Amino acid sequence: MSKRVADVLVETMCAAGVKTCYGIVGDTMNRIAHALDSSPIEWVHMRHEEAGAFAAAAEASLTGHLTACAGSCGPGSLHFINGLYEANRNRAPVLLIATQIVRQDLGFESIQEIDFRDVFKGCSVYCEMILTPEQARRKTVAACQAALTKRGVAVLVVPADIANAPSHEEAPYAVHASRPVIRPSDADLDEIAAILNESEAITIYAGAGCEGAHDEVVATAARLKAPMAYTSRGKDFLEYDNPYNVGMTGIIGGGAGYHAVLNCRVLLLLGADFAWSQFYPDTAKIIQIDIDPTHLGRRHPVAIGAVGNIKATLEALLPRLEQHEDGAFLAAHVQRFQKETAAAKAEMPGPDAAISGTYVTKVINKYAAEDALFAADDGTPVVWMLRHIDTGGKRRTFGSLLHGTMATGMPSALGLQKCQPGRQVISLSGDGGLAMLLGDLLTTVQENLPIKIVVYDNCCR
Ligand SMILES: Cc1ncc(C[n+]2csc(CCOP(=O)(O)OP(=O)(O)O)c2C)c(N)n1
Repeated sequence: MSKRVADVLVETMCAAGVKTCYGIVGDTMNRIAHALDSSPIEWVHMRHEEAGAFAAAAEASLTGHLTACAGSCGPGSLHFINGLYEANRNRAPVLLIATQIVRQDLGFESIQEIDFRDVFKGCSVYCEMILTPEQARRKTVAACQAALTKRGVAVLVVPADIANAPSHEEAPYAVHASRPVIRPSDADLDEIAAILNESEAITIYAGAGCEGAHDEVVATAARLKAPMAYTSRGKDFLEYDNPYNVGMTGIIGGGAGYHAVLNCRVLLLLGADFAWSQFYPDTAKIIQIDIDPTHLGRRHPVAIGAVGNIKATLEALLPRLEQHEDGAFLAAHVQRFQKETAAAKAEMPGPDAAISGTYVTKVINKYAAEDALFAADDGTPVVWMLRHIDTGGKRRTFGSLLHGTMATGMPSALGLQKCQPGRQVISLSGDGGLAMLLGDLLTTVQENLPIKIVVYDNCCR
């Protein structure tokens, strides 16, 4: 068969680094399914498209690689939406190939016609339709590049007649996805350093933007004698090997993190976009550094907002910081944190037959592999994972912490195991969450994935 637009599409996805594509085939996707079949991309047939999007989101979050989903027209591709919100909120590079009815029927309320650009606007960084066979390569490149560089979901709408059309010679468009190193200006750094150097009782509140900057954050805490609280999404990158750690604040955090953030005189926010304004201090001076300028001061007013990658920023800031000597503020919060942690670890199973969820989570924490991957459902499982799973710098935890949807646990575990077959993967599932996407247990069997699923049955009887 001569080369078709579908082949160009899949060829471009391969070149952009796609390894896996999750979804369910239907008529409008047939030609793309053929192209995928004869490509190195592995197709994973799901039972529900939402689970496919959760799996893709988890794979993309863990690896940083572009990961794909593909579905049939109308309801088929519509089903991905919740998982796409999950991916987009987590800045996971995911590409959805949303196949569409043929062009000549668009605009007549035809059977299974959906305006995908309208539907996916809120959960994507790119959403375009391939309008002619001639623009297939260029638009596929644009979609992949947007997902990788804007870090989010790209939706490429592909009418079936276009996918089936003969391919055209196109200019050699290719994906460029380099990541720049960005830091605040010298003047901004001097101003930040001046405030930090003249202040006592400084707390660092660090978030997922600190990925890859563990050592620089710890060095900054050491220099400032500052306790360091972390956000739920920053946990994996910050809690381990960190004598300044005082845990999380907010409704799922503990007393030490809560008080360290509220009682400080200067709060240094590093790559943290914690949403709940009531947990920010009202009298402290807040300095915020984030790679996304739109995050600066959006949760709470700040004195200084500066843009930068946290690692590069701290590397440039550290030589400007004087060694602080008074460790009383730090010691008070670290001691409180140690007490709280010891009390939590001392929990024993109760006298009756029921085992508490927290206790089970702590036992799992004790016996899981040192580099295990955990995916927890929204609800109590995610809270217990964040509180009781120690990551030690090698484990990773995944939960729906920004979108807050149910049922990500098992499908995320599926995606994590698919991309890292040698690793132990554990889903901490709610009974409600597991039931919601139960059909994809079949997918884990089909793919021979040895994920471990713990189901928390905490219903009232
Ligand atoms: C798709 C979706 N529906 C509803 C909710 C609201 N919600 C959050 S947790 C939860 C209960 C989840 O039950 P289960 O998975 O059994 O967890 P647990 O009871 O342990 O919290 C509900 C209904 C949601 N976050 N997402």
